[in-house]
Amino acid sequence: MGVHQLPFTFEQIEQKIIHIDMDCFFAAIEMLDNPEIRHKAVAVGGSPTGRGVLCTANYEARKYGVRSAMSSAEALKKCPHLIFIKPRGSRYKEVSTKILEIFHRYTDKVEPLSLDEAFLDVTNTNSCHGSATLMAQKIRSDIFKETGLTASAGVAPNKFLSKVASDFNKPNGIFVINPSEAANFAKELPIGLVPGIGKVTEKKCHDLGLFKLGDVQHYPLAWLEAKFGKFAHSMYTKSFGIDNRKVGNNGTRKSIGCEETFNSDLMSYNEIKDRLPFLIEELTIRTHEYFKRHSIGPKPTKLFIKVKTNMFNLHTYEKLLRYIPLRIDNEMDLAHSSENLLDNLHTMFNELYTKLEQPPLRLLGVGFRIASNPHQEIERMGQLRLL
Ligand code: TTP
Ligand code: MG
Repeated sequence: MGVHQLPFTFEQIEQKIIHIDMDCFFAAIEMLDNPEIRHKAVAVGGSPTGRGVLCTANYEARKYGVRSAMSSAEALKKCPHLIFIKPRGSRYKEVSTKILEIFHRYTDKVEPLSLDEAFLDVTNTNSCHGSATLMAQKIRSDIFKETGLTASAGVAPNKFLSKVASDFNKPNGIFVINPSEAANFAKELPIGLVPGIGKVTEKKCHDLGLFKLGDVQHYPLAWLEAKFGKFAHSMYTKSFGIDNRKVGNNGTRKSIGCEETFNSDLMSYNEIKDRLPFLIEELTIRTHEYFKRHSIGPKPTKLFIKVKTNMFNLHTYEKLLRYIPLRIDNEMDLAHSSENLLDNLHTMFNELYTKLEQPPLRLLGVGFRIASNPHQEIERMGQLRLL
C-alpha cells in the first residue's frame, strides 16, 4: 500500500520543547515527607474498605501491578502489604508551585498540564548555549536539589513528541528526539502511546489495522475522518512527526466529551444502546485525565448527549449533575470524585435517552460541560442537592 497524497501542505514550525513530568508525584511527596515508608509499596488514594480509587502508586507498588485509577480494593489484592495514604492536595500544590517557579527561570512560555507536568517552550532561551537537552538536565537537577524529588523530561521539536518522550526513560530519565529523527519516530510509534488515544480508541485502531501511528498514512484522510471525526486530522499530521500547537494556548476548556460518527446510521434505540459502553469508557478515561489535571479549579456540572440525524441535524440534550465535586483536598479523594461522577452517568443517560431524536442517527456523543465557577453554577440552580 502506498502513502496517500496529502490534501494540504504542511511543515513543522521550528520549536524546541521540553515536557517535564514528575515521577509518581503524589506518592513521591509522601515518601519524601515520611522516610519510614520510602522503601515500601505505597499508594495514594481512597481506602480499600470503601469504594476508594487510587490516584497513584510508587514504583515499588507498581511491581505488583498496582496502577493509578485502580480501585483500592483491587490494589490490596495485588499487593497485600500496600500502604494507603489519603491525598494531601494542599501539600502537592505547594510542591507544584515550587516546580513552576523553577520552570520560569528558563522561559516565560510554560504551560502546566497538571500539578506535576508542564510544557516549556525554550526556542528562544539562550541559557545552556541554547541547548534544550542541557536545559532539561539542568531543570531536572534544580528540581531534585530544591525539592528532593525526581522528574523525567522529554525534549523534542514539538509538544506531541516531547510528551511521548518524557515517558520513554521514566523514572528519573530524559529522552531526546532530534528534528531529523521526528518523522521516523512518529511513524514507528505504537498507536496506543499517542496522547489522546485511550484503551477503547486503541482497540478500535487495532481492529482497523492501525498498529503504528505511521499506518494512518496508508488511508485517505476522508476515511480516517469517517472513523475518528475531528481527531483524524491531528492523527494524520502527527504521523509525520508534525505538531504546530504553541505552548500555552490551550485556553479554558468548556467540556470533556467523546463522540462517534458511524459508517452506517444507527437505525434503532437498541443499536444506540449497544454503542454507548464504548463512548462511556472513553469518557471515563478522559474524565480521569481531566480530574488529574484539575484537582483544583473548573469542574464538570452538566452531562450532555449529542446526536446528529442522518439529515445532519444536530441536537444536544443536557442535564445538571447531581454531584459536583467542588474541592479536592485531604477530605475529598480526587479519584473518588471522578468515580462518583461516572456512576451517575448511566442513570442520567437512561433519563435523557427517552427524549432523544428518532433514529436513524449518524453521530452519537456524550460528555460533561465544565463550569469555570461551580459555586456560582450551584447557586443558580438553587434546588441542587449536593451529596
Ligand atoms: P501522572 O504523571 O500520570 O502519574 P505519576 O506522576 O504518579 O507517575 P509517573 O511516574 O508515571 O508520572 O499523574 C500525576 C499525579 O496526578 C499523580 O501522582 C496522582 C494524580 N493522578 C490522579 O489523581 N488520578 C489519576 O488517575 C492519575 C493518572 C493521576
Ligand atoms: Mg508524573
